[in-house]
Amino acid sequence: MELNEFIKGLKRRSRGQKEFQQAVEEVAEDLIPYINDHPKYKKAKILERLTEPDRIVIFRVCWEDDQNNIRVNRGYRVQFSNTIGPYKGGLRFDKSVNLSILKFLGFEQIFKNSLTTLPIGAGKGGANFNPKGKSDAEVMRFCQSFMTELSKHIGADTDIPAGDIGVGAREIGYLFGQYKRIKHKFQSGVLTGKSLDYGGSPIRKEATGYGAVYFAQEMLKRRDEEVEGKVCLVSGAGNVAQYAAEKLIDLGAKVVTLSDRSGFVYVKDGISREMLDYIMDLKNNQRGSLSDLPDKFDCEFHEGEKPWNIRCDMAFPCATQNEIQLEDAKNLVRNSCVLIAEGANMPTVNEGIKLFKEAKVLYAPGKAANAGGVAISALEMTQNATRMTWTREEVDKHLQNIMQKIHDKCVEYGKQPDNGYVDYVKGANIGGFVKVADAMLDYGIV
Ligand code: NDP
Ligand code: 2IT
Repeated sequence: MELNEFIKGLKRRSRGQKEFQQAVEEVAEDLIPYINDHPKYKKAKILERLTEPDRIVIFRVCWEDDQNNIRVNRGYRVQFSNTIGPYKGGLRFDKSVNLSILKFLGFEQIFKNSLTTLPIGAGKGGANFNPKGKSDAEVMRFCQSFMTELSKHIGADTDIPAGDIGVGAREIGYLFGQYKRIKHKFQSGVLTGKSLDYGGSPIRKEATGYGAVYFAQEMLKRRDEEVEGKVCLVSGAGNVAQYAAEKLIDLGAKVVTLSDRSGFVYVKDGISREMLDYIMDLKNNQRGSLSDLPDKFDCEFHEGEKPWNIRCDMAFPCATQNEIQLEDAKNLVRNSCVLIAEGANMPTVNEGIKLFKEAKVLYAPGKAANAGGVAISALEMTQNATRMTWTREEVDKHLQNIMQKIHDKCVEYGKQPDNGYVDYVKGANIGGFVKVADAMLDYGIV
């Protein structure tokens, strides 16, 4: 199989879906040589089958705003692959949501979920609903209308959504409340990321950010280095960024930036615990903007900019896709950044990834480094199925263990024989692929 020929076909089949094409191209560059060396996958057309979702549901979401205007949005659920478990993946509410973005996220989820070692398939969904500036009542009415349709397509053994951009504890609460009402059943395993009061797991809200830092620790360990004392850039100020920053600060690193849509905040001596607590309240409860911070704390605010031009040892992009463009990647390498662990999904453009690899930077793609979130979602499902709740310590131990196993799987498939450099992208792509592909072979032509 030729890479060029495959990509040409893919582009024909997914015209205009540039994020989806980008995600597949990154994977195909590693998988096609591997598949060519393993003819059983080639003959069974595994890659062609894996790049076509099982099904996509698209639906109208009609709701009424506080001024009694009728509003119409578009809802989606991309059920990508249930080869190794029920469809599993988050919901994104953002004005940019479209089919290309949800297909790229669902596709990445196949490899990520396989890497967790847990029995979860891959899906993603959401809506082009913009929660910014909406009242709680509007968000509730939107969530209720969205779930009224989505409830027909999900279930604890079918498809289990969770959060993503714009979907946090508040939205999961409204969605679960509506599901429970419609189904006349308390089926806690139908959604994850729930509050601890009604079936959520300890550490789920921390898991993606903590997990990315645990992954970075594993990468550093191979060089006999540690997190303590490292200067870190974190982008984003939402769920993933907040808990990546928290874990980094706890481990003695200096987190000098966080960002949001308004720009980035720079604290030369490192963000303090007190400032992080303030930011968590600002973002999670007041739903405010980082641009307000200089009024309260001694810090710089760079309006409309991204943090990638600040000198650092490590970078944790935790905002959104393609936030590291080629120019940003060049700045990071020039500014002596030695490690990048992606909390976000596909935050680096493919040319940037190539540059990191050429510069022999330790680079962990999102599908490996941010897998802690969905892994603890799977453990939330386990707890729900057994009607038990584990302790924070137990779940945190599982998380550390899982991140270490994902890291080791990346090393197994990504270590370059000549110089020992680990290509974590290749490791994650092949390491995530094999289990899913072998199960597909067992199932025959389906
Ligand atoms: P949140 O909505 O909690 O936070 C997202 C943050 O990124 C916000 O601070 C937001 O700014 C910022 N952001 C979003 N879009 C843009 C943009 N276009 N330009 C600049 N800043 C932007 O989402 P999460 O923290 O949950 O998700 C962040 C990333 O992590 C996403 O890529 C997601 O797919 C990925 N991820 C999330 C997981 C999870 O468990 N939640 C698991 C694995 C990956 P503002 O505050 O101004 O809105
Ligand atoms: O991208 C992701 O892995 C998530 N948004 C979390 C998905 C989940 O089901 O917990």
